[in-house]
Amino acid sequence: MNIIDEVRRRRTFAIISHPDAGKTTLTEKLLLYGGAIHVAGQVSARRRQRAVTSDWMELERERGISITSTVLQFPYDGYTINLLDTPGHQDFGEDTYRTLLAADSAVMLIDAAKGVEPQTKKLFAICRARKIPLFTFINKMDRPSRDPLELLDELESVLGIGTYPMNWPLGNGETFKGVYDRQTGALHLFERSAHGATKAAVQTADRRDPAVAALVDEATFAAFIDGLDLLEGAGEVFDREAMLRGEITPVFFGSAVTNFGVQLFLDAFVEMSPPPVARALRQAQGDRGEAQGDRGEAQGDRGGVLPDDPSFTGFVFKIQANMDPRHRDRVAFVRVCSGKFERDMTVRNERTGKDVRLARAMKLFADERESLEAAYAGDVVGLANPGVFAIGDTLYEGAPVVFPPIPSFAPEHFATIRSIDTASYKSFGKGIAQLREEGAVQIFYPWGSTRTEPVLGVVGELQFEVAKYRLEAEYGVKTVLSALPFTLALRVGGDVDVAARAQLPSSAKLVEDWEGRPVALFESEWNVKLAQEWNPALAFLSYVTQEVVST
Ligand SMILES: Nc1nc2c(ncn2[C@@H]2O[C@H](COP(=O)(O)OP(=O)(O)OP(=O)(O)O)[C@@H](O)[C@H]2O)c(=O)[nH]1
Ligand SMILES: [Mg+2]
Repeated sequence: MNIIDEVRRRRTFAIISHPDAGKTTLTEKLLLYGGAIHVAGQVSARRRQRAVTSDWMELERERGISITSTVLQFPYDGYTINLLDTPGHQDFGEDTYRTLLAADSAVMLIDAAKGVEPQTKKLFAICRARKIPLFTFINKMDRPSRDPLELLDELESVLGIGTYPMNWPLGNGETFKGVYDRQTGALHLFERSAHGATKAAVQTADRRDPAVAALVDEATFAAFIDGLDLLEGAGEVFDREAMLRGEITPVFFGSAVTNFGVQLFLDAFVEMSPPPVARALRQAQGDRGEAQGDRGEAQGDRGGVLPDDPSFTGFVFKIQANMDPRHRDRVAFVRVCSGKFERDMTVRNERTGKDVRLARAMKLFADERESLEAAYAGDVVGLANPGVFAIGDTLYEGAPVVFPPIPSFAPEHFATIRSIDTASYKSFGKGIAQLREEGAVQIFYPWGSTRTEPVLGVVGELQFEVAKYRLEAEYGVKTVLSALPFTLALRVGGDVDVAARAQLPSSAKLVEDWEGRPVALFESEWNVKLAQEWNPALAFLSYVTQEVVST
C-alpha cells in the first residue's frame, strides 16, 4: 500500500469533556467493539474485577479519575485508529491541551443529565481555535436525562455550534430502550448485558411499529415520535463540509456503561471523521522560522506539511515515564505528520540540531506496547527517550521544518518540596527531573542556590498530589510539600546581574528556572507593578511561551 492509501485509513481523535462524563468508559467500549479487547473493565474496579485499559496509572485506578492522557492504537474495519483518552479535570488541562494538538478530530462527551459543563466549554474553545471537526456523544442515557431537544439547543446556544443528530433516543433512564438511526431508518434496541462487559444484542425494527410503542409508556413514545417529526420537519441535511470546518457537530445518543449506541457511533465515526490533513508549520517570522527552508516555503501556501509528503516529519507532544514499572522506561510520544516512519531510521531533532537513530519505536496501547516497524501520518509512535526528546520537538528527515511550539501554561500554585529521607536524594533528583521533563510540574530553585530544595509550580493543585504520589510510587521517595503563597511566576528580562540584585517587594522571591534563567515569584499583580517601578531596567514577562486558550 502506498502512503496515500495508508493516510486515508488513519483516524486520530481525542475524547474530551468535563470530568466524569464517561470518556474512559466510552474509550473502553470503543476498544471492546473495535475488537481490541474482549472484556471491558470498570473505571472503579473492585478487587478481582478488571480495571479499564486507559487508566493504567495506579493513582488513576485508586481514584477512578484520569490523570494523564492515554494513547490506544488499534485496527478496525480496515482503519487504523489512534484513540487519545484525555483527563477531564482542569488541573490536568495542560496534558489534555497537548494531546489535542496531536488529534485530527475530537469526540466531545456530554452527560445527558448535566448538559454542557464548564470544562467542556473550555476544551471546546480549543477545538474551535484549531478548527478541528467535533463529534458529540450524549452519554448516560440509561440515567434520568434532560430532554434531547433541550440538550441540542444548549449545544447551539452555549457553544455556538450547529448540531445534527445522527440518531434519536427512545426514552431515558429506566425507559431508555434504544436509538433510532436517522441514516438507515432503523431503530436499534438494546438489551442490558451483565455490567455492559460484553457486546449487547441488537435488534432493529420500524420506529412506528406497535411493538416499539409497547416497549415504553405512552408519554415516552409520544415524545420520541414528536422529537423525530420535529427534526425531520426541519428538513436539514447533513453538511459534511461544515462539519469538517468545525461549524456543525454530528450528535449521537447512547450509554457507554451499558454499551447502548457504541457500535453505531464507532461505525459512523470511522466513516465520517477525516483522515490526517496538512499540518501548519511555524510562522516564518518566528525566531526559528528561517529553519523551515525549502519545504516550508514550497508548502506554505498549501497550509503546511502534507500527510502524504514522502519525507517523515512529526512532533513530540507528550513524555511519560514508568508506564512499565519493571523497565523504568521513558517514552516520548510522537505524532507523525508526514511520510513513512520506519524503525531504525535516522531523523533530525530540530531543537538540538542532532541526528537521532530511532532504534526503539513502539506501537502504544495504554501501558502496553509492541515493537513497531512502520507508521504513517496520524499515528502516534512511542520512542524510547534517553533524555534526547522534549515536549514540542520537531523531528524530520530531508528538508528542515519546524512545527509550532507547544505552549506551557502559567503555573499558579507553588510549593517547596523536600525529600524526607536524605539517603534517597539521588532518586529524588531523578524523579524531579523526570516530572519536569513530562511537563507534569514546573521546577524552580532559589536564585543561586545549590539546587537541593526545588520549588514546584503547577497550574492546578491536584498536580502536587500526583507529583508526591509518583515520587513515592515510582522513585521510592517520601516527600513533604510546603505551600508557598505565590500565584504568579514572571521571567525577569534584562541583564542577569541586574536581575540578581533586583529590588523586589518583601513578599516576592527571586528564583531560577531549570535552565538557570531568573524568574520572580509574586503574590499579586500589585507586587509585580511595584517591582516594575523599582526596577525600570528589568522587564517582568509572562513565563508562558505563547498565549493559549487556558483550560
Ligand atoms: N449510568 C452511567 N454511568 C456511566 C456511563 N458512562 C460512564 N459512567 C460512569 O461515570 C463515572 C465516570 O466515568 P469515567 O469514564 O471515568 O469518566 P471520565 O470522563 O473518563 O472521567 P475523567 O477522566 O476523570 O475526566 C464512572 O463511575 C462510570 O462508570 C453511562 O453511560 N451511564
Ligand atoms: Mg477518564
